[in-house]
Amino acid sequence: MAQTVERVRDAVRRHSARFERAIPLIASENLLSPYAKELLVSDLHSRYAEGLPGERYYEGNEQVDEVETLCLDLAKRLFRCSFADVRPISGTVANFAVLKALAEPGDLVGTCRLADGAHISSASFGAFGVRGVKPVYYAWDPERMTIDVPRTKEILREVRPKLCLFGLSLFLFPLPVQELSSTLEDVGARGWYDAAHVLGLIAGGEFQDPLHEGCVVLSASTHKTLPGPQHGILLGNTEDPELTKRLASAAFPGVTSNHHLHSMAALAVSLAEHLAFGRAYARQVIANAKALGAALHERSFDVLGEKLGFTASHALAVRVTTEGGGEEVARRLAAAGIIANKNLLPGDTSPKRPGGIRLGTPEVTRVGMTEKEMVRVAELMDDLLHRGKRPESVAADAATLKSGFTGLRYCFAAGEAAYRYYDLVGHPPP
Ligand code: DSN
Repeated sequence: MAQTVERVRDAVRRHSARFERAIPLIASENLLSPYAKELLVSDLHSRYAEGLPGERYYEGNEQVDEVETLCLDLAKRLFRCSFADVRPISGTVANFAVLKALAEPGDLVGTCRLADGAHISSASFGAFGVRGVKPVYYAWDPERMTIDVPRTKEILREVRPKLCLFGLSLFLFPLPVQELSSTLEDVGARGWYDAAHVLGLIAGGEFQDPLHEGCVVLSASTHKTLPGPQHGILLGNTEDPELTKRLASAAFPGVTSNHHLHSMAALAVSLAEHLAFGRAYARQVIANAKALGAALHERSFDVLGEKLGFTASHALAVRVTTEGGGEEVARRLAAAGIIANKNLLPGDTSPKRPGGIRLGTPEVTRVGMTEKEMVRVAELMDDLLHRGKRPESVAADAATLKSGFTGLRYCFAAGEAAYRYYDLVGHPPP
């Protein structure tokens, strides 16, 4: 078994080395800061602390209480809101908590379609299905890659859902929360925003601000444009104590028993770092995404959202049907050291044949790349997909580009190695 342990460690070392050489463009991924990473392997990993600070079911939680109180205060400060709960252990778990608190089985809940970019939480095989709520789909404007407001108002007035979810996994442009808020009020629906992808942009003040535009609750994961640990969060801006009570009790004991204390501590550090560096980071993430979109468009890639500057976020959607389709293109890119994912795009008819790829700039920005490097990334993609350059050769070019960008930025202890494998044990198993 000692050999197996060594094999697992070796695979993770090779994984780290691979990403160090690669251009990671997965829109939902990011890198943890050194201080946040340190806390993930702290003793908190071994402990239990059900409940809230000061109201625990276990002893030994004084320092956990201190950390969680700080984490809650930081979250409320960063998002200028009155309610936070940092117990959901992931974004999907946070979504389950909202559905548990604000909907009953059989209720109608507004959302976008998967092909228009919605997260699987809204699918019948995801959280919506598990909670037994029925989706009401908004109308979509494929040119502007956002919800079609006039047609959606008609749908909402006719169907009168109880809850309306605004959130996407292919999140290019802000959603019209403010524009639809009076309709939501008229039909008696509550607004809910899934900010997983754009949390760090919202916190940096560079995207919309849904809790001040009409949504009563925001759910999110905390490791995409907010470069925190894999974790979840609930935020609210309501003075309604009944609502916050329902959300808190949905978080615990509804969808978690123990929350993950080590990642909650890492989240506290990430929130503090975002208060210090988040605005500059969010600006550069968006500037890089726009630059990559423009550079790809100049090289004949079919980048969606052309009339609106391709994106207002960290993400881009590229239709690659002429290059071989989403699946083949994502595979070829990975072989050339450029990591992205296939993605369904509006108009795709089969979920098994996505017509596009999704690209994101959170990670390349985190290691210090700027607009200049985005042009080089577009050149590498052009070399591979339009000019017939061999994948090994493009991978070598990608590694050369990346070699200047392997230290973390926008955090304390900036410059620390971003992809290092931390060998904590000091001696190999016998
Ligand atoms: N599936 C993730 C994404 O890549 O967008 C979100 O959970």
